[in-house]
Amino acid sequence: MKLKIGISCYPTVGGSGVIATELGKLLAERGHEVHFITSSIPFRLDRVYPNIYYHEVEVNQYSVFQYPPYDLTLASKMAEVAKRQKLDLLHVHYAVPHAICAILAKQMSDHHFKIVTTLHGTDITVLGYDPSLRELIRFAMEQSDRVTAVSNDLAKQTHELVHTKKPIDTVYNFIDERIYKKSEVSGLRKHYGIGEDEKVLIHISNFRGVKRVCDVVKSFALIQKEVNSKLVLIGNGPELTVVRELVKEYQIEDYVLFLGNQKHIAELLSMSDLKLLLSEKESFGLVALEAMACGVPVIGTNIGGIPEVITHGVNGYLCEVGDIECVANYAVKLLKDDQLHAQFASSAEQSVQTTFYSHSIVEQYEAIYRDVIEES
Ligand code: GMT
Repeated sequence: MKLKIGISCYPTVGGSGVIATELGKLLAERGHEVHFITSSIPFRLDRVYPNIYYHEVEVNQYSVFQYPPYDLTLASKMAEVAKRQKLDLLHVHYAVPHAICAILAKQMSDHHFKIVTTLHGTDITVLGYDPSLRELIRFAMEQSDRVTAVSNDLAKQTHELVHTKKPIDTVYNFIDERIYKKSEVSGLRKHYGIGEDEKVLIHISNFRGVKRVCDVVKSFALIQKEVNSKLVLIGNGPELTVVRELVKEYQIEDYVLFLGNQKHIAELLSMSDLKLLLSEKESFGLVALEAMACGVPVIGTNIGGIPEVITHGVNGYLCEVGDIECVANYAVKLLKDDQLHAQFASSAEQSVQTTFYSHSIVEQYEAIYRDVIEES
């Protein structure tokens, strides 16, 4: 059954925007008609795709109001597109505000459609602690026809925090295996001045406090003493200045490359030997999966959804938040043993092709769509 699916997400926000867009692209490839209803073109929608349509939510700034009415404009656009395009369902990413907008759109519209809401983490683990929003999140979930979360841990945390009995299905994140795969990049290593005998550690994030990039630098300072290596830092955000200061303080400037935001992550991962993801909050850790797809084992923190992505001692290692000695010990162990590294790299790639295989994840979403549509 080919469906007409509306998708709303924050088009510029990290993982949730990436997942929403990649899902839309795969659904379109499978013959569904996909309508993105967003405030700007999602950054991964970088060319014309058959079966994909884009409806811009134009948020006007009115001088009388302090805040532009994004949520209301989005709700109104959702109602208009749902009716005009005869959408079967709206798949919204984030309970607040996107599910709330979809609920309002449904009430406004005389065209009937279903609402599927995916929780990504920040909407629950940050907003869920705000009592004024908790009730709204519960309402958003309970009024959605189906709610999914990107990890079992996020589903559990949501139940605990929001006190709802609404069932939440876990549907894991995925990557596009055609893009995220190991490629030959010896030229790139040379370009960045990385010697053939040097190991490369990589960290990619939006440099928010929760990502604990300082722990990445502190761990690397310990690793560098034992292994001839470089640290590649990708991304930009509030902690960047502090991180630069720390690199100076540890006198490791010659070994740390700050590359800012980058588009061709798969190539940078392909020149790396180990990825560090040392966040204190992470509902899934899509960047870990991206690394694993490129044959890069990951050392991650034992929090949130990370243990569902990294299997300790198989495709990476887990350490407690802030335990930089643990991170350094495992990193040195892995980087000094080529055979062990090769084994971990291959297990990492295998996990991506099995548990997180994109087609099976999209099929899980399709099954949910079919179920909600069949329910009266
Ligand atoms: O991690 C971020 O700061 C961005 C955030 C987002 O909402 O895009 O990422 C969340 O959703 C991703 C996709 O499902 C997950 O892989 C990230 O783990 C999650 N981030 C947090 O929970 C902090």
